Amino acid sequence: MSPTPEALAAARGALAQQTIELPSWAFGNSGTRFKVFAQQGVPRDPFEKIADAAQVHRYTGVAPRVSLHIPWDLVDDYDALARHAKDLGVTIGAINSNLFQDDDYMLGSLTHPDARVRAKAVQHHLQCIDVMRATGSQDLKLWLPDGLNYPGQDSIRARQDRLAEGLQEIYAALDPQHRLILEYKFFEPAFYSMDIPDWGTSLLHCLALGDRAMVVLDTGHHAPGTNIEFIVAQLLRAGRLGAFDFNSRFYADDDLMVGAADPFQLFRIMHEIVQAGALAPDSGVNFMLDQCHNIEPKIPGQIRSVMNVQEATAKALLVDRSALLAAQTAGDVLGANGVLMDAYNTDVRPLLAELRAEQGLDPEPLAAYARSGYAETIVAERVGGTQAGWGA
Ligand code: AOS
Ligand code: ZN
Ligand code: ZN
Repeated sequence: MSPTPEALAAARGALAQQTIELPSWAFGNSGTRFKVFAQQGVPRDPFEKIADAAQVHRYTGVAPRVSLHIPWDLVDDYDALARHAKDLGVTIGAINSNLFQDDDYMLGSLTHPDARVRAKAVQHHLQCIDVMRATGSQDLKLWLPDGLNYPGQDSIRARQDRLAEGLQEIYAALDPQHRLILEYKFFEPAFYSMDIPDWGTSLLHCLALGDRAMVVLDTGHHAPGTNIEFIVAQLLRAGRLGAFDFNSRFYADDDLMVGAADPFQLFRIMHEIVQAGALAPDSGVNFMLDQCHNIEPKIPGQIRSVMNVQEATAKALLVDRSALLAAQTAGDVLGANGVLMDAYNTDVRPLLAELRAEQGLDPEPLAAYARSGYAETIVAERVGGTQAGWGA
């Protein structure tokens, strides 16, 4: 069954409101622990990363914010960086702290047995909060690499207490308009026990902190087979889904382009979002990408990713909600599943092309970017681009 003109118009209206935040680190060189393949024309500093992110916004129209990572994106003057972003039509999004690249953090950061190291980790977040003040960022994003490799290595329970204490100190330092958003990950770099391995642990810490502490769901951070849309529904129900780190995983934390491995899963996630009315920018859910483009060109990789999120969203918006409710209420198992699959199987590319045309954009963002000559210009102008994580 194809969607009615009214359903298509309503979907276009909702899609016009959607925004997706880009990670500054997607534009730098990246790789695996085996090899970083340097690409030509990659940014040499945070200003150039923002310029590249602005290209993604220019051709998609839905990516107006860039997350920064501190200290990867360290600059002398954050006011100047924010002004530069504004001049290019984007703003600074979440500020990501870094608790994983300092020798002091070998045994943990906020959970470390030594109070000196814990204080250093808290102090780093105060620096990040200053960056938020200078850039107008609203979200302080924490991902902890903390955990244990061996049973008995440290007290699981004491580490939770230390974590709660450190988070309290950081939360107390935020301004009233700021949020603390807390990511979880089931393994890596620790293999026996991560200190925030799952959404439940993140949620418990958020609940203890206060209303402005929210969970970040990175789609690559679960065991295979995990029903992620269930977690989405549960966190939305609790009013604590603060953000997504979208990416795609085949095996572990692959950080590949969102929707690459399982576009159906992305659709199911977006279906929960749409059903809960959580798509609009003021819903409190920040739709961010957390990806690295190791072998594909980076700006087109980000454009493709944004388009993948848009396509999944469009399909979710086309679910015939009254037909679904009727089938569910009647206990019509096949009918209900059929309503969902009808939406998933709709080709939404023409709908998105229309939306772009309405917004004065080229209907084909990748082709428009390729024609623009930007890629050739940065290759000619930028020599010695930096690695995503260790250069800037
Ligand atoms: C790490 O696995 C997490 O996904 C974090 O979000 C991390 O800060 C991000 O990937 C940048 O390295
Ligand atoms: Zn992440
Ligand atoms: Zn990750």
